[in-house]
Amino acid sequence: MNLPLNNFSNPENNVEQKQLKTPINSIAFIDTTVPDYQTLIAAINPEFEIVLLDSTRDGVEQISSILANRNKLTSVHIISHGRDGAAQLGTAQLSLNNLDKYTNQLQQWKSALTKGADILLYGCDIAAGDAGKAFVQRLGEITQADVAASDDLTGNKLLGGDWELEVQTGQIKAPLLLSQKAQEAFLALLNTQQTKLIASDGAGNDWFGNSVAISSDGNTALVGSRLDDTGSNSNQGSAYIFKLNVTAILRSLGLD
Ligand SMILES: [Ca+2]
Ligand SMILES: [Ca+2]
Repeated sequence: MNLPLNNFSNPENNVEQKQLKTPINSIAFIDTTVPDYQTLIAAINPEFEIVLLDSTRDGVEQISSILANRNKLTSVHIISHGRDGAAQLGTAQLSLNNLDKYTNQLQQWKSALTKGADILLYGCDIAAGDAGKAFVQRLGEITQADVAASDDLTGNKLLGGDWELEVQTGQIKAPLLLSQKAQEAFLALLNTQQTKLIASDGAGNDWFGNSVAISSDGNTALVGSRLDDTGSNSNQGSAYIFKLNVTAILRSLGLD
């Protein structure tokens, strides 16, 4: 006898129901200047709410206004660029130097969080050095949350990064943002410098890089060299096209 397929026996068909029943306790803010952030969104654990940060506005304000309408969150994940002791959130660079300016807003995050909630900062080097550790400590004091951040490159291990947040205050019990497979799929680093472009035939006073344009997918760059010489034409000017070449990056690291 052939039994009809029972939809409820298939977990795939039950996803929507489960999402409706399970309250969302974790939220991920992604700064849209992060390269290939669409891949990241697709890879994030489905139990997270995802909010994109507009790169043309103050990111601390954006996070604050979203959190003003949330409660009982157990973890807040912030994926952005970073550098020693600072996180780039939209147009705001949150650092030890300006935490005081944002204290009022940051203190209000508390109302969205449960006791012992975690704030996780994924940007490269945010927790690096004394400034980074002091920044993590102070952010924890202001928000009354446990804070974790990375003291090195965050991103694909083939590019020299990892997804560990080495510096932590309190107990971090947040769910994993990305599965192991997703960590490997995201081929970028959350640092500010990906690579340095140099003209192969550059010369003094060429003004290479005087003008730059990037394609909307971030994979192609057009770099102007305003006073480049061509043959006997002094200062004729030229433009170079660079394509992102992941294979070449891996080869340069001896990993292809
Ligand atoms: Ca905690
Ligand atoms: Ca790390």
